[in-house]
Amino acid sequence: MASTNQSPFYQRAEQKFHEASTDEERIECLEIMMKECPKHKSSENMRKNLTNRYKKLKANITKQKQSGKGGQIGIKKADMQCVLIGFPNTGKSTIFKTLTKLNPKISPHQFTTYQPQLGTFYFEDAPIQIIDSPAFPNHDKSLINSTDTLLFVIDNLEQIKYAEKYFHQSHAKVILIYNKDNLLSESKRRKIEATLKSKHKKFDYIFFSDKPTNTKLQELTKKIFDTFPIIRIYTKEPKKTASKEPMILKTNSTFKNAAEKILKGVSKKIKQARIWGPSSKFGGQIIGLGHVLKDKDTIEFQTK
Ligand SMILES: Nc1nc2c(ncn2[C@@H]2O[C@H](COP(=O)(O)OP(=O)(O)OP(=O)(O)O)[C@@H](O)[C@H]2O)c(=O)[nH]1
Ligand SMILES: [Mg+2]
Repeated sequence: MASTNQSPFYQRAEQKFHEASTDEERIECLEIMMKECPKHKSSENMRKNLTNRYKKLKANITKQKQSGKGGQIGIKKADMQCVLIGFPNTGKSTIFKTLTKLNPKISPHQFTTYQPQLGTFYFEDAPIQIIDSPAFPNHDKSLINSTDTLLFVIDNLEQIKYAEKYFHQSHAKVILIYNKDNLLSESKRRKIEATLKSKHKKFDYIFFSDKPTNTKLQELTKKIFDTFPIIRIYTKEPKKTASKEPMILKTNSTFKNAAEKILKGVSKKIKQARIWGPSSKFGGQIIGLGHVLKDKDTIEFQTK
């Protein structure tokens, strides 16, 4: 399929399509390609071709589901990822359900979760990947060692000292979630808080339950979001509105980094780039490749 003269967004999706390892990812890419594909007569064949591929993939997925294959997919790490860890029954899957609105198995029995479950939730407009991991000692070690942030769920202070051996090798940031706080009296809660502040100072903590208020939920998602050293960058094409979902880049990334993330090699072909937002002196300022971006900037560029 010829992709010359396609928008950088189309090209990026096409590149991702070829790198994809699952049909679900391929479908996501095709959706972007179909949206970005020009609507004029000369690209009619191309649009047909895309629609056919799309239909085939959808049919494939339905078949896989019916035959029971392809259930648990390999986890591809997203830009922001966190993993729920803790002893059995502490309420990890319940938190996973609250955040993702998915329906994991929840029960008063131990080790209900026996394999990692993948989900996504949003902080404002930025997607964060979350994984519900089987309880200690059946946790997924490589996941704990490779993730950005651990959500360490406890319902008893004693669990802290027994659990640390399971994740002390990880370089991830840790948020301690004291769960089931609806079972605590006000004085017990105050006592626990005092212990957390004196004996376990290194952990950022939050009290939580299966019926959090909106404020509480917001507090948790913000805490998680703040552990990631990233910025959100919106992209736009000339005369169009900016993308709704931001691109995620490391803090202190340059305009060149952003362009290269959209499409490898594209930074060599930039004719002109403009910026709006916190790092601009004024809206629409013309910038060079070395311009350092800030959270919530919007970039626009034209290629040669
Ligand atoms: N009272 C109370 N019960 C809760 C709360 N959160 C979870 N539970 C209950 O605790 C039990 C265990 O919850 P799960 O979410 O399955 O716990 P888990 O940590 O995923 O358990 P495993 O998968 O076995 O490791 C269930 O019966 C839940 O209904 C809470 O905030 N308060
Ligand atoms: Mg569970």
